[in-house]
Amino acid sequence: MATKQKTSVAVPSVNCAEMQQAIIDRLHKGLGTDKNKANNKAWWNATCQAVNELVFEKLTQTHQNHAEKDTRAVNYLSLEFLMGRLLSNNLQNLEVFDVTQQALKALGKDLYEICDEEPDMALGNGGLGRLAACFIDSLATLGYPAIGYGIHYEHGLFKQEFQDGRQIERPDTWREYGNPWEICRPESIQFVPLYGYVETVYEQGKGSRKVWHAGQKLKGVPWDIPIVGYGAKTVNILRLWESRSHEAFDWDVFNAGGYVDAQAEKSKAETVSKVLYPNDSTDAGKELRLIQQYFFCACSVKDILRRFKRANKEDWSLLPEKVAIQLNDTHPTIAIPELMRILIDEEGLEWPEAWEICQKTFAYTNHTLLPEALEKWSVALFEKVLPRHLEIIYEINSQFLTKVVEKKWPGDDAKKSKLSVIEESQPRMVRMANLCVITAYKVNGVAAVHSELVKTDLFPEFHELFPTKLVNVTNGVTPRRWLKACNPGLATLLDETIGDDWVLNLDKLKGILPKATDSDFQQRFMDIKKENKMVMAKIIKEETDVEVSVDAIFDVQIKRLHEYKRQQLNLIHILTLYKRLLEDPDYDMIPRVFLFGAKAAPGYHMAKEIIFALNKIADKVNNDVRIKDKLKVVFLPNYRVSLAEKMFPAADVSEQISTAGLEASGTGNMKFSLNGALTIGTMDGANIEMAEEIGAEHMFIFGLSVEEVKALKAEGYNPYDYYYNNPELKSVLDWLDSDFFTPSHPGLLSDIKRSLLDWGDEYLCLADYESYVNAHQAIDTLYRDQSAWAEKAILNAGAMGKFNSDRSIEDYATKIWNLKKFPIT
Ligand code: CRA
Repeated sequence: MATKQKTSVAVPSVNCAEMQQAIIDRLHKGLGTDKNKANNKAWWNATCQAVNELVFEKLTQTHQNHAEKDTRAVNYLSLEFLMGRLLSNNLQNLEVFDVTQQALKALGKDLYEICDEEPDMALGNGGLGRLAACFIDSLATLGYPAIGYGIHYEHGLFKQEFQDGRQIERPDTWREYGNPWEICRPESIQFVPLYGYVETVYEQGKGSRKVWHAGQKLKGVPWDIPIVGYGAKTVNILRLWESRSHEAFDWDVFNAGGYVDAQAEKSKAETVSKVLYPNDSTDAGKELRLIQQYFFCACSVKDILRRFKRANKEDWSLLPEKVAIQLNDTHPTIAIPELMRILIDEEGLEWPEAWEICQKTFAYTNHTLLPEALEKWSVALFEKVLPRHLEIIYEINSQFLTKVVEKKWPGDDAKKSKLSVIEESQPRMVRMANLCVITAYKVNGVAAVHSELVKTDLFPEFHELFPTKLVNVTNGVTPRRWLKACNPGLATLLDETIGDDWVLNLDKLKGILPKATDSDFQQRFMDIKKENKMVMAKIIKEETDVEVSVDAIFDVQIKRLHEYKRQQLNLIHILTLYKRLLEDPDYDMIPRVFLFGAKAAPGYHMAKEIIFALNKIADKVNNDVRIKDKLKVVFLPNYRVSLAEKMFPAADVSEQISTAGLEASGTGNMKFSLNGALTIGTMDGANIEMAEEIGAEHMFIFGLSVEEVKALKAEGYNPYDYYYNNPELKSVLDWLDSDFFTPSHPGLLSDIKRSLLDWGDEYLCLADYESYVNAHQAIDTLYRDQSAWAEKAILNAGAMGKFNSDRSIEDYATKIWNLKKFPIT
């Protein structure tokens, strides 16, 4: 297909007839079928292949452009990339969505149905993985040279089903029938050593050097996914490593009759990239997970160095000029000792030079303050799997403690033991975050409040040692996926009102603020919301058989299930409303639909109990004729990116109700507001900056602040004080002990009550309950005045310019990466 110059941007442009022909060609020549035989899956595949013709051309041009200019690039190392679907996104970013829709229509096919055939690429757990996906979209859109490095998991995040209300996990098989977006690159295969021992070899006149004799080797096979920037000025890649056995198959063993044994080595090696660990913010603590981390870091670092050597002929001092490596949380920390190992053991550099290079190359993003999420590995495990890396870590640590800590705090052993990379516990542990902070030239938190807490609470001594190292880069989301593609109605209204360049410059959204009080604009805004709610209502009916009215308030909480995110607080508020309705069937309230989507880590008991309770409450509420449809509760199974794309545009109310100080940023909060939902939220994470932009009076802020949480915990928090002082709260919690929601099985929901009372209510739900209920009352009141509601919804969407991942990436590029743009001209 032809590439035409359109406006100032080198957008590959095709007309409808060309697109039709390309799709038919791909059906014939790519898939060996034709339009009469093809099912929707084949149509999807053929459409993706037709799109790839445009993408690959731009990919090659980008690659040549970067290679010719030998550009500095950022390498974004992340164990998670929660990409979702790519077809509709790529069509949008290539600006060929409409033409493809027409082409398929002429062929008797509906583009939206075809898009629905695509399995989600669910190679991530939640916010951290989705952030990585937004960031690589922005990097390509802005024309920055960048590569995302990750793992080519065979199984992404598990599929969630409910059986009698309980979460059941099923394997995700996103690539079962192939993936048209990825390209295998056997020419860039890497080999990864593991286990074994370290030998010190003495050479006359040269001193000693270390040789790691590995006990096992893995093969890393790279798969490249093109990342199309909006306007297609740049197509970067996401390179995902698949593990294979070094030897494909033991032919001799097989011939000798060992049919199963011959496969053993192969399948053992393949387990390394088999599954994504389904924990969010908790350490998996498994040998396999450590090997996974090392496998992916080793492949990525070698790949980075291979490219560097090709262009720079081993002048290692240039490495920090050409290469920035961003560590997305501590998961890729082993890249640090791996780079040291290669520079010293393989390239023959001396320690000081290698260390200086490392310190100028790595930067680290911290995503959480939760202590259980700060990764630690046992020294013994390290010694077994990565003996040479442990030696290097010991050396880094010893130099840091003697040269840096001792100098600042002479003789202070307490400081040393706190800052040491090695925790002298039983068993001894390697603290990955400390290694990151010691090495990285910049460490960033992900929202202003979080970055402050990183300085004051998490790493105060490090902050004292390195006063300019800790910085903030507030998260953002890509407006291409999270507005233009997922909410075409609102996108069109924006195009018509403020022009279509908001997609690349989200600050332009401010242009709708003067329209907030314009009744025609309000009406159009609310009509679009209603249409989106109708789409959602249909999905709810199909998925759960529950009927909901689009005149009700759609109140949505979608995010991982975690006690700190407080879905249980939402739950007790729902029970409060239900109880009021049962006690007074005429209780005056605007009908509410409470919508949930959330996966719980498979081993997280309380999170699973909360899902079960919400499902049981939903069963009861949705079938209770006494409450006259004023309340509905729907827990949609298998929350994922593609479902989120339907839920954000349909929400009236966004639940962002974490205990203050615990949600580092949140990104769902931004997606909701961008799509015109009003937030009920605590002063936590990016909610605080949202309130600055929107005006707190246009949100429903409630609950304790970070300081108040600290003070309450310090004085000794007793949830029973709240329980006995609030009869409504008491009656709702006592309800959980009955068999009302689980007939003839009393007590099945009691753990929730226990966690909120006997087990101390760590996340202060009861302390925030009353102000949460009041904030909900204010929502009810405001919704009665549709014009006032619409005004606030518009003010929310119009104020979201800052929370754009393009802005986040520009912040990284200037504050951390020192990166220049090189779009194709
Ligand atoms: N769970 C934070 O908790 C944040 C994202 C992305 C998280 C969120 O508040 O928005 O990261 N942290 O920065 C995390 O994964 C390991 O820590 C998250 O997604």
